Amino acid sequence: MDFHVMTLFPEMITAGLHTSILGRAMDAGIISLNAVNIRDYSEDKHRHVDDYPYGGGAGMVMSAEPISKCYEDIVLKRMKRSRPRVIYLTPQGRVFNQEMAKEFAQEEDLIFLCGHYEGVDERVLDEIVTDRVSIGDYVLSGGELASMVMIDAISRMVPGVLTNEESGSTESFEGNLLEYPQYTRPEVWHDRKVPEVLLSGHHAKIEEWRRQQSILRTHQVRPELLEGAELSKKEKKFYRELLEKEQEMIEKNASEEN
Ligand code: 6GU
Repeated sequence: MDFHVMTLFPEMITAGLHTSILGRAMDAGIISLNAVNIRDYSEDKHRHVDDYPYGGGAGMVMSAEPISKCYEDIVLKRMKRSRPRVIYLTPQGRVFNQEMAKEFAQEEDLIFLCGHYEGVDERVLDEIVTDRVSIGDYVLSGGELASMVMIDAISRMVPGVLTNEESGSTESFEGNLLEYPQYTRPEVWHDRKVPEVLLSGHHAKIEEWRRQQSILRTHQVRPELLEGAELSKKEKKFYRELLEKEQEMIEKNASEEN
């Protein structure tokens, strides 16, 4: 997979993504990262890439022409017939999730367009962008961090990027359950003991406990995810009893207040 990023801050992208799992995948040639400076395509003598908004208002708008030139150069240098998908990072886009990461990971190339200032001239977006994507309901200063988040999540779904050992954790999120807690040595730290079951060596019991912990955590912080989770008969019973215990607590507290 070849990632191309159109940005005003290419060092930010390259510096941030060459470590850990992605760095290893790049060294192995499984993925590549090409951060391109939009400013290099400005035809202005002062290298301007933005201008005042028509209709007035605060801030500046990124001009269409440097972005268009930058895009054409990436497509030309790629030397393939097809046009790759172009992702524009914007809070006005579809909210990114694991399923979208898997879908984008099927592409041979992806181009990201990072905006800044108050936005980008809509005409160049209409002309080149295939997908408008947000990474959540908050506002960032630019698309760079959002593109880095997406590149990390997408890369993990590219075959060969994760080792067999590493690929487990994504699968568990795809099962609509959050991860169970992990522990390592020492057995006691700040008077806190590692849960007994994990020291038992009883693999079936450990697996059962971990699944229950996942259900518990998901229920506590992301209950809506549990709707889509596949639970065994035993796990459904565990979840039902959890809900019943909670209900009892609510009723007990209510009667104490009266
Ligand atoms: Cl994709 N871009 C920007 N600038 N802000 C965001 C975002 C993207 N997603 C959430 N906030």
